[in-house]
Amino acid sequence: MEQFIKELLVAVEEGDIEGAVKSALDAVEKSNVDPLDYFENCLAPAMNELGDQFSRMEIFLPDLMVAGEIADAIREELVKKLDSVQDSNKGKIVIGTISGDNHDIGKKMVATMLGVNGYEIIDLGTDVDPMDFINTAKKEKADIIAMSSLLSTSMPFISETIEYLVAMGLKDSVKVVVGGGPISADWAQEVGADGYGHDAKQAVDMVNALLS
Ligand code: B12
Repeated sequence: MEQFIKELLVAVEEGDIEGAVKSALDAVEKSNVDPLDYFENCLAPAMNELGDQFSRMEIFLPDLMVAGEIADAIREELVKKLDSVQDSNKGKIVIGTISGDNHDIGKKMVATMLGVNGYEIIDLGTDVDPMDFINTAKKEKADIIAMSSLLSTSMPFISETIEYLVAMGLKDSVKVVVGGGPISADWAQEVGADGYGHDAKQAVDMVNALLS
């Protein structure tokens, strides 16, 4: 996997979207890397490395934007290689990135994995207001609200959403699951979320367990 991480980082540095997608497809088609394995053990660590470089001011915002475009292009191609389960009626999930936060690479990966694992997904996108999550879940009779946060400044809006659900008497009718870089399992429990997932695979296992 080291080689693919290296190729991905070089492609980001050169802004080479095509090269990055080709490298990812080679990993899956020629080296038999499972697409999920590629997401979790190549794409995610490469993004973490870029985040660290950004913190050290070795790269800047435009570089992260290129990284975002590349990650999205790879996700779109690799999704086509994932096996879907036949049963596509396991439950309805309203997902989005919470208020003030535009990060969506990980959220889309989670949505994609839940989708191919048989859940109906309503993706509200990014910068989603707490009441939009709640109103959509109510209208669609969703089983789960799934919220993503990558910024410590956007996390409080997740707890706000849960507080609103409690105040509106809806907390027992919809489960809340959360994830994203700054969130921990302890924090999730503290604010009253029903589930936390560290990555897309854990997200699927956790949702399966919650709804079984
Ligand atoms: C790419 C990126 C961007 C891109 C985003 C493009 C996009 N379309 O998403 C752009 C350039 C837009 C960007 C902007 C900013 N960013 Co930025 N960004 C990143 C970077 C490098 C990668 C994020 C990523 O995609 N990771 C890969 C995916 C696969 O991982 P993931 O998102 O964590 O998701 C996985 C899990 O967390 C989990 N998961 C995620 N969501 C959910 C939801 C549920 C329900 C569950 C169960 C699980 C789950 O499963 C996913 C799959 O495994 C991170 C660094 C990092 N270490 O994360 C910084 C980072 C998140 N950004 C950061 C910052 C500061 C910013 C800016 C404020 C910079 C600025 N000065 O403007 C802006 C904020 C803009 C905004 N309002 O949102 C900081 C945040 C620090 C903090 N803790 O608050 C980080 C950590 C970089 C750093 N080290 O400083 N960024």
